[in-house]
Amino acid sequence: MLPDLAPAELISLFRRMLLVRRWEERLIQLAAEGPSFGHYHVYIGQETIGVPALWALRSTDVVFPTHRNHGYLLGRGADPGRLLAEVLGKATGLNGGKGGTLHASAPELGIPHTSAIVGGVIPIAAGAALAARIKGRDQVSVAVFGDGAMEEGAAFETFNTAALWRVPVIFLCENNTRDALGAAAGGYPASIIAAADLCDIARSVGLPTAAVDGTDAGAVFAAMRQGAVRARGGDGPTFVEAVVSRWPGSSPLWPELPAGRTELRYAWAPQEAPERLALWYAERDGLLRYVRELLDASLATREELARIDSEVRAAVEQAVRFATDSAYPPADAAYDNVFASS
Ligand SMILES: Cc1ncc(C[n+]2csc(CCOP(=O)(O)OP(=O)(O)O)c2C)c(N)n1
Ligand SMILES: [Mg+2]
Repeated sequence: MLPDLAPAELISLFRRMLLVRRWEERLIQLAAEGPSFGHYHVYIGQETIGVPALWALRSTDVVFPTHRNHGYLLGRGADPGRLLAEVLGKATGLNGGKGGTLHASAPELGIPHTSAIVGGVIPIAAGAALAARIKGRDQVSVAVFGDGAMEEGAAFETFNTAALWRVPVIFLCENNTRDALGAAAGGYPASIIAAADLCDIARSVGLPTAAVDGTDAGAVFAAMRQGAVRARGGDGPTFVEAVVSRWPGSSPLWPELPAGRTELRYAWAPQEAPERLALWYAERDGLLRYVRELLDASLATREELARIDSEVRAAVEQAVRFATDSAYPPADAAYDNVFASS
């Protein structure tokens, strides 16, 4: 279903999700062309989790994403050129090229820190929420993490303490194992997690939980909004599990475009999708599901969506020019911003 938002907002949400898709498709091409900027992960296939989740928050709320952070940074309005420059290690990057893809952040946009340490952001987000409450700030904090983080001790310890102290935090678990590991292993990565239902882990310490289809932007938006209302009302944390299938291009060690870039027409002409990804585009891609929902609700025409796509692709090309034309930081900047000064 579509999120409970005004029509213009629903279109803005689409534009933002499409920007994530187009920006990352281009990133994969850049990585293949070189020069190498090191290992990286993409958010393709999870746009209908992160972008609607951010839409359900206030701009003063803070979010702590994982190694798949591009979708959150772009979703919160980071400049596509400066994010790309950051990933490429350029001086014009969001963090002067020192965060790179895995640790890019935008504190001014409420993303103070992102981390590739699995589960690492969970206690940090809860700590930020506790600090905000102590300081009397009306601020909700969101920890974003994958299903893999659910076996980390820090996850359980944080759920427990946050529940005990009614900390204003939302735990957003992006479970991308539906199909792949999931179906064969009983629904979850059973090789590392004994719980048959990830929500059970949160329920064991009394957290309210919501398990939603992560391709359903409206369901994600509603669950996050409810979690934010609860947190702001002093009722403590919520655990939201958004379930999706891993995008086939994310399965190899290095992301790849298994069948070229996404074409919006696959949403209404599924027979034109490449065979290898036909099922994924037809049933598992939240972005194309959103396209179908917009069309079904007569909120946009195919032509209007195609025009937005052209605009987004032009913006991405501009970002590519900005980032590739930018210089690397000078050698003598190596120690700048590395150590905190009091
Ligand atoms: C503490 C820690 N252990 C192991 C790793 C290596 N590692 C990187 S990504 C990953 C899997 C993460 O799975 P999940 O949290 O479900 O995220 P996904 O990549 O599926 O989005 C692992 C084990 C790490 N980065 N940090
Ligand atoms: Mg995962």
